[in-house]
Amino acid sequence: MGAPDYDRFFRYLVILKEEQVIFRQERVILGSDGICVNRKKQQWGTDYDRFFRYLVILKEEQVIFRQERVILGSDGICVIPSQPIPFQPKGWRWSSTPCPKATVKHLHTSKCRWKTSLPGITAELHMKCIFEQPLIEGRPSYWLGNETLKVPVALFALNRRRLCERLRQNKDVQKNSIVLLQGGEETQRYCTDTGIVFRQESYFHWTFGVTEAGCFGAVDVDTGRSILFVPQLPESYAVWMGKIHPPEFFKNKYAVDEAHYVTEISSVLALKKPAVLLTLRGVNTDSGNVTKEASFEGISQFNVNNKILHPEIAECRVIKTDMELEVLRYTNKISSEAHKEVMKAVKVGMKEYEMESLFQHYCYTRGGMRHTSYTCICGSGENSSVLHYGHAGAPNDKTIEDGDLCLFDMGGEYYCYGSDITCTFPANGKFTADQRAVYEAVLKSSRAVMKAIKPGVSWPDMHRLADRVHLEELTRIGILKGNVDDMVKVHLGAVFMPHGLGHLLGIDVHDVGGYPEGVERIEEPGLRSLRTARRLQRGMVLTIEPGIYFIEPLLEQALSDPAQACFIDRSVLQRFRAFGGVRIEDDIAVTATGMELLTCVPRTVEEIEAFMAQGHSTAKSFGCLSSQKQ
Ligand SMILES: [Mn+2]
Repeated sequence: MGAPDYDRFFRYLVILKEEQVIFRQERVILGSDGICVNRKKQQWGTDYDRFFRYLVILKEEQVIFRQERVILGSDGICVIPSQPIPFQPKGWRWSSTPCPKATVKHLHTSKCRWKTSLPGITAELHMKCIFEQPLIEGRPSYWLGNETLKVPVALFALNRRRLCERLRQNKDVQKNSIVLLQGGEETQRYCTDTGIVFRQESYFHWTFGVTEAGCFGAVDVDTGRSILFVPQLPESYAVWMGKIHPPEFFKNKYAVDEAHYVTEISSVLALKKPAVLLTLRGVNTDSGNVTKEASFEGISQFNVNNKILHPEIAECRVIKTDMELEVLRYTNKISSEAHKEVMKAVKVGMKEYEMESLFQHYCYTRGGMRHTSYTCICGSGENSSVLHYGHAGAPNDKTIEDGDLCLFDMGGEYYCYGSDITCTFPANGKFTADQRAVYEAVLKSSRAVMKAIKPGVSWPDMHRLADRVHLEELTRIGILKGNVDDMVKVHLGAVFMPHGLGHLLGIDVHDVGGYPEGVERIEEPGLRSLRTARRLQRGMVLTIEPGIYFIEPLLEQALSDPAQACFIDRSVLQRFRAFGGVRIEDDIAVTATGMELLTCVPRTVEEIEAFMAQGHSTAKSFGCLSSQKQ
């Protein structure tokens, strides 16, 4: 265990402090050098329920910080300078004894005053770290009420700070450079005036967190000062669309340093006399599409560079901050719950789209997720082998039949942060022997990959690992025969898993930064579909989504290729030709020593069958099962 990561800890406090605004009336108080939970029972009043639900949230968060310094103790949250502390989820009890499991000195309350015993950290430094963070108290944040997540504006301030720090280290960036980004624009359905629900452009969202359309944003690289430009709306807007806010409103709402109208960009920027405007031009390595570079009337009077920014900001997006991780944990939590709702509700005879609808309803009504991260894939029976099923030509419209496997790949999006989860399960709640065999083969590869993940590991190697497990298991099932090493040489794995093992995830479901300069796509079957070939780093968030599918054209191709056909037992394969496919997709964050699993759904055959059996009768919530714990 290295030196304590105080920086991370203090950033964590900032997040909690935002939360605390709601809970101030209750019992959670941020002290000058820590967080305290007021122990005075008489003050708890009637709101025990809410309070304990809050503790549960904190407790979940604590999983990540277990290796570090934050632990929920018996009398509040205690801070441990180093060394992992044994965590006892079940043994946690409210008592007057301070944190019984703490073997080292810790912060605790004493007549509502904090004592600190963090080595090397003076009370003064604490104050500095906590209170000199910008955008803490009284600043607005994104929140849709109820149980939805409160996202601090500090998230975007930190993103901008990281971007500036990175750009300042780039020797091609001149002094007095200004980043200029153009936000997304409202669009209509074809030639009509029917609006399409607006969703912010991803780079702009990452930098400013602005939900409105038609904006621009600038960041001074040297000073970090941020400027937002908002559209000057016509008077009719007030009649048809609602209140028109002045720039000052947006300055406050998004905690930027200045706000002006879009029409003033040219004059405002001219006053800053920038040496260069850094605009965003680059290719998305998944779609091949080019970003829309900022452009405004009068830009020709400025020196513009559109090359530097794209790789730098994409690289920033690859590594998630703790605040971003919080949002991704939330999107995963809600989407996992929604998947479980679907598993509880599914019945033979229903339409696939009913499941899509239920998922979306849960995500929106409970999670405030107006958008999903991508089009829902709700394949049943043979459709479960159609990798991107659910599009307009195959719109989740089949009736779910007895004996079908359901492969449901769906993820909700909150404040532009996504999730991407696939559950595969039998429509009738009971796996057949063949379904179980293929399912467990995929689960085995998923878990093998999860075990191997840590910083430094190559993602293509993880893909190869999953492929190898699949080939071994397909041999065990009897579909394949022969030497697995020889199968690998002829790329037999890609016949059954033609897609990549997984991809980066963040504001975009296929998040940017998969192939920066120097990382080349591997032109081999299966591997060429990988959306990244990078080595893993702490703070990356990825999907792990191995699958085994029986896809007719690929099987035909393999059977007609002697180099591959010799490994295939045709008679056994015959049994699986209308089987469909299995995919198991989880979202993970790479940690210093391994990974954190963000997704929480039933995964083993036993868990799924038990959950579906109880699901139809009760609406009991589903806790994290042991198989999901790392
Ligand atoms: Mn995915």
